[in-house]
Amino acid sequence: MKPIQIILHLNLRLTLAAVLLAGANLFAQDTTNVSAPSLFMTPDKTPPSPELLMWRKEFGATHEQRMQWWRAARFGMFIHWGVYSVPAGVWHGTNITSSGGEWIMNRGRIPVADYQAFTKQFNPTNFNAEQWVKIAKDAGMKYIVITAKHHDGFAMFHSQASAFNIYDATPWHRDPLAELAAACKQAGIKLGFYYSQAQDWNHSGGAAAGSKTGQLLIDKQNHWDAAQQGSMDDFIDKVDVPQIKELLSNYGPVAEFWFDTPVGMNAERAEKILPLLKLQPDTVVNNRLDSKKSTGDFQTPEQKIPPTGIPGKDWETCMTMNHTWGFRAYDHDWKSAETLVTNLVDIASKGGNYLLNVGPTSAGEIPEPSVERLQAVGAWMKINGEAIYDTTASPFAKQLPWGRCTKKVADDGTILCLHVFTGFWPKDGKLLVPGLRNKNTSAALLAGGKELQTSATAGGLVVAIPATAPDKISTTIVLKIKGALEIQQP
Ligand code: FHN
Repeated sequence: MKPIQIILHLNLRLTLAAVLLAGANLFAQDTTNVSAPSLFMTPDKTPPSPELLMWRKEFGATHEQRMQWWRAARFGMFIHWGVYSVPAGVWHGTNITSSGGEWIMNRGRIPVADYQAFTKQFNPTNFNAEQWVKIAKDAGMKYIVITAKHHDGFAMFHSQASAFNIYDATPWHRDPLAELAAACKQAGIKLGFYYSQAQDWNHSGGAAAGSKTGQLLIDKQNHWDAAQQGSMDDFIDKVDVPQIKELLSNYGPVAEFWFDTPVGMNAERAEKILPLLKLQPDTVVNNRLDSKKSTGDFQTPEQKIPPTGIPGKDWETCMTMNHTWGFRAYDHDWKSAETLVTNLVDIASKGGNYLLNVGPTSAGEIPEPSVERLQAVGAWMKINGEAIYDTTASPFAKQLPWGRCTKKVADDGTILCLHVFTGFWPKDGKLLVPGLRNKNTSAALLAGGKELQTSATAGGLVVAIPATAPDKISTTIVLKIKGALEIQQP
């Protein structure tokens, strides 16, 4: 840019920022108290970016209302499904183990034409949308988020914007997103879409991240094939914008929109996409659209549970069941059902959601080990779900020695759901709820409703519990408290 262009450009951006600032609902995204001088600043004291201002103006005011179902849901299914399920983690006889199976094109430096050839073998005739939705519903999940397009650029829906899509490029000629949308509607499950807006290794101009030293690259943008080179702005105009419009227009209600890896997403690019979200005024959006991860309704810790949650923010931990998001034929190291339940309880006790991933095969099947684990989680949720759904974070500042706590509001006080992990079940028959000073309480096992005696002690409330844990993984004790909570924090 020439100096005069830079000044004009800067002026335009400042004017835009000022216009947006004037109308912005500045309080909308922060749920913590905001003092006047910080209104113009983000928490790290830098002025808010134009895209953040646009987000606040367009979506800030409806954040609370849009997030209601999501906060009540607590548990969802992530589905990473794409043409990468054909190589299933193997390229030219070599297991590509760096990153998940969905990264095989990048990590294996597979040329665009070779990768596109996988579409000919992608014929998922065993796909059954109703079955997938049933697996999620039976597990106690309230929503599904599926990869509509991952970093490989392959659209898992019938897109008019690119022929590199499952309907046009495979022998299958079906649109699984349309089928899932119908099945979700039927089952009363919400559906959301993951969309890789920046990384796209197939369409020219798409970004690529994560160069590995020593591997063949042809430019500083981490491309390895000349077919990938081009203008990222054109790519956003010609691929992202029309495809996001399609996703938000053709599949009924879209409950959640999940952007990812904002490589190269400057303000202009993010601002081309943000207004499209208005096509679904009720959708909730994650925080990975813009390069600073500043826009969106919720934070997205990945493969980890924040030790103390993210106070004042909504958040959703996404996690794999083995070591890959997209199917990899040789990844058999699965988390146990006990770990999955414990994670769900832990997350709910910290006020977050759990988006648990499955990576279906190229035949259209959710791997059996995932199904088995989800069934076990579902059996637990059938009994204990009401201590997860519609709950908020534990009121105890310190982690409880025997498990976790979730909280619900009752007409005349509070319900504390005490989740006692089986490995920590007190052997002396006394469950101490540290620092709880309330006297007007009643306790019962959630499963079966057996009432339990409570007594006030110097250390807190003691609940008399059975000698052995009734549940194999985690037992819920429902503690009803009349009046305001009285907790003496350590
Ligand atoms: O690169 C992706 C990865 O393949 C996967 O989709 C996860 C899910 O959160 N997101 C990215 C890494 O942060």
